[in-house]
Amino acid sequence: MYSQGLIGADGKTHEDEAFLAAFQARIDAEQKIEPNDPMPEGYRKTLIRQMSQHAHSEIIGMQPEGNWISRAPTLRRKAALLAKVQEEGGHGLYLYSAAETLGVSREEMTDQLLTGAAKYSSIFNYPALTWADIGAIGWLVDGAVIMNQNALCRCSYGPYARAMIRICKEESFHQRQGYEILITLCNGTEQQKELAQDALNRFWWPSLMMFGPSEGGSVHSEQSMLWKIKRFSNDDLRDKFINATVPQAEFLGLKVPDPDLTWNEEKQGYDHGDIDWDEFWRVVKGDGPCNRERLKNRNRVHREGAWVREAALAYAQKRAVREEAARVAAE
Ligand code: BYC
Repeated sequence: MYSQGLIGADGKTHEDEAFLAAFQARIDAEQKIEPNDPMPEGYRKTLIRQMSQHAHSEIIGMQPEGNWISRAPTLRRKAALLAKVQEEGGHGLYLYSAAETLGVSREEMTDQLLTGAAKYSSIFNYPALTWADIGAIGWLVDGAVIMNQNALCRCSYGPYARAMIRICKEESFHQRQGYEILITLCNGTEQQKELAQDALNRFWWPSLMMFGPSEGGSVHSEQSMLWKIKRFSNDDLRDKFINATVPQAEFLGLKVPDPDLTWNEEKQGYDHGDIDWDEFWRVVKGDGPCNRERLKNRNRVHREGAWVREAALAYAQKRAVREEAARVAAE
């Protein structure tokens, strides 16, 4: 835990109109809010919710791809995938650390994930069935992630915004490695191209769902945009993603699985078909194709890693005793 004494976290802060107006004025003036700054309790809670969900997504997101490391078709592909999955783990760790600056502990967040109380991105509850899926995850999932997270680099909360800068650089590499897998497959045999098309068919709609519910269903957007935690609505980011991605599918010679996708000259963007929000909420609420498996795996590796945590703790305690002894001897 890196900070103490947060105003608002103690439940004693009087959030009167003058306090809230002064806070909003700082946000409107594009000043970054830092861990020990006064902040409304709602702002702090919103950030803890979003940042911990984000961290959990990175950690759970290692599973569908991690499963393919041993089956990557070449050494080069294996090295790139291994690096990518390790980086996702690293993103999770920066984000847990950034969330800790708001007064929540890593243990608390981990517990919420392991018990199924916390959300993580719906996309990671879909299986990676073929090698082409690894291409599609890089291209579409990381592509969606970049669209969402570039905006988060300008989030009003300093530690989150700064963590996102490095994360976005790494996500760009992830997106390229996925797209390059698909370029190779699409320039290969008929069967390889079919694998690529099948991956696009299965990952297109779940990728659009990653941006979250549309206007009516997005309960947090209005306040989060006022606080400049979010800079764009879920629908705006989804539209930007579609506009950027459709030409990339055309370049690959693949067909986006949406018969209603049409270019709208007036808005200079695509109109798309209806998203299946029933499916989205089913997956978010725990009933997607892999929800149970993902949580079961996460709990298992947490149990198996207990000895590492115990060893690290014992080492830290031993070092603290030694340092204290050296300090006393030096006095
Ligand atoms: N999945 O009011 P809304 C990665 C929930 S992974 C599940 O619009 P908000 C990677 C939402 O939480 C990076 N739940 O919410 C790793 C809320 O429920 P609660 C993932 C979703 O927060 C490995 C409710 O629906 N990225 O990088 O304003 C390999 C109402 O929604 C989803 C992030 O986490 C969903 N898709 O906006 C590859 C980015 N969508 O909390 C890649 C940070 C919505 O009230 N997060 N919900 O119970 C955000 O930008 C925002 O939290 C969201 C949602 C845009 C996702």
